Order: sequence, then structure tokens, then C-alpha cells
Amino acid sequence: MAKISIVIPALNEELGIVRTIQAIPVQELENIGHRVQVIVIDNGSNDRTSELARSAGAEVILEPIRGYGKAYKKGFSIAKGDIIVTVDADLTYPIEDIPKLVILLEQEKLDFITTNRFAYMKDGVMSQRNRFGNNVLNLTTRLLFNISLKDTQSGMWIFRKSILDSLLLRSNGMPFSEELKLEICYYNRYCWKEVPIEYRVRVGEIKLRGWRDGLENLFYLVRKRIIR
Ligand SMILES: Nc1nc2c(ncn2[C@@H]2O[C@H](COP(=O)(O)OP(=O)(O)OP(=O)(O)O)[C@@H](O)[C@H]2O)c(=O)[nH]1
Ligand SMILES: [Mg+2]
Repeated sequence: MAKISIVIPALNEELGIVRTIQAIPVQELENIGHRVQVIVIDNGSNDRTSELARSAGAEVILEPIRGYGKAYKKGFSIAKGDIIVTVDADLTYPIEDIPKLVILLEQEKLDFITTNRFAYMKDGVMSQRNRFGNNVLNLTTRLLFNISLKDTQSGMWIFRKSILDSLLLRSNGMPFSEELKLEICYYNRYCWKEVPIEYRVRVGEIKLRGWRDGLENLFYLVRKRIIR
């Protein structure tokens, strides 16, 4: 049977981690021919994230160096699936859509699917400040790279693991999300699609440091355009 690895970065997510893992439609994925591996990457949570993730049946990997990108790189390095799926540990992404998205990847022979959180977004799900920041980052991506992604910062992806070998992923922090998309859609020109999803209110404490991460992501886009 083919395998899917669901990779979940989690930093102090004791409120969402168990429900995130339990929401994974393991049986449905097996019915369409994929055994499921669930990997949680924790780098230094000081709550019960690791312990709860393990008790919910996930493989928990501890990455000593902090960072969203660092966590993903570690997770990808131990993922055994031919297909990798990513979600946050905060109940924001529609985990129940994973089988549908995997079928889409296979049927349309895509290499990568990224998701658009803004498609059906209700008021109050994201702060006005974050919406503004996302708009700036999407516009900058369009101007610098001529890619019309509607959501350059989404963290829910479905892709073939085989593409990872050709990607130059340098960021260890929050810019990892945009860098991954640029490497796939711009530098390597893989076959990809952006799919609308529902995005929900986060449980637990926000990890994003608003202006600071926003500006870091913006400068990262400019730097990436100059030196890949
Ligand atoms: N392992 C690890 N996970 C992280 C780190 N920073 C963030 N995360 C996780 O990565 C996911 C994305 O971070 P979020 O804080 O949800 O960031 P976001 O989705 O951009 O914004 P909000 O959901 O609005 O907070 C969550 O599951 C976090 O727990 C980190 O340094 N290490
Ligand atoms: Mg989140």
C-alpha cells in the first residue's frame, strides 16, 4: 500500500494537537489506498504538546533548534510517504478535506497543491492586520515573481515527496512557507494548483509575531528574488 505522511509542526499547541490528530481521516485514506504516518515536530514546547501527541498515536520528533521552517525540514526528512500533507496543530485547516485533495493530486497528476485560506473566510477568523500583511505579501510575490497565488502564506500543502530533492529551502523560520511555494512554482516550475479551502478560528496561543514575521517574510521575498 502507498503511504501518506502527515507532517504537523507544533509549538505549545496542547489545546489543539489531540483534536488535530484525531481529525485525520485515516480509514478514508486507507480506503483510497494510502497508509497514514502522522509526524508531529516539536521544538521546545513547554506544555504537554509532545506527550499528548504521542498518546494520540503520532510519531513525535523533537527538533532542538526552534523555527517553523526548521521543524518542517526535520519532518520531511523522516517522512516515509510518497505523498506529504501538512497542517497546523491549531484546528484552522479542514483536515477532513485531505482525501479529496489527495485524489485531486493523483487524478490531475499534480506535483503540488497549496490551499487558499481566503476563499470562504468569514469575518473575525483573521485579524485585519494579518489580512493586510497577507495582501502585501501576495502582491509582492506577484510583482517580483509573476505568480498569482491568492495565498502565499497558507500552511496546508499536499505534494509528492520526490520533488523535495530539487528544492532549495534555506529558511528555518516563517518565510519557509512562501519559499517552498516559490521553489516549486517559480524556480522549478512543477505542476501545481491552488485550491480554495475553509479556514477556521485558531485554538490556542498565536505563534505568529505579527509585524515582525510579516516584515521578515517581505524582506525574504526580495532577497530570494536577488539571490536564490
Ligand atoms: N515545531 C515548531 N512549530 C512551530 C513553530 N512556530 C510555529 N509552529 C507551529 O506551526 C504552525 C503554524 O504557526 P501559527 O502560529 O499557527 O501561525 P499561523 O498559522 O501563520 O498564524 P495563526 O494561526 O494566526 O497563529 C502551528 O501549528 C504552530 O504550533 C516552531 O518554531 N516550531
Ligand atoms: Mg495556524
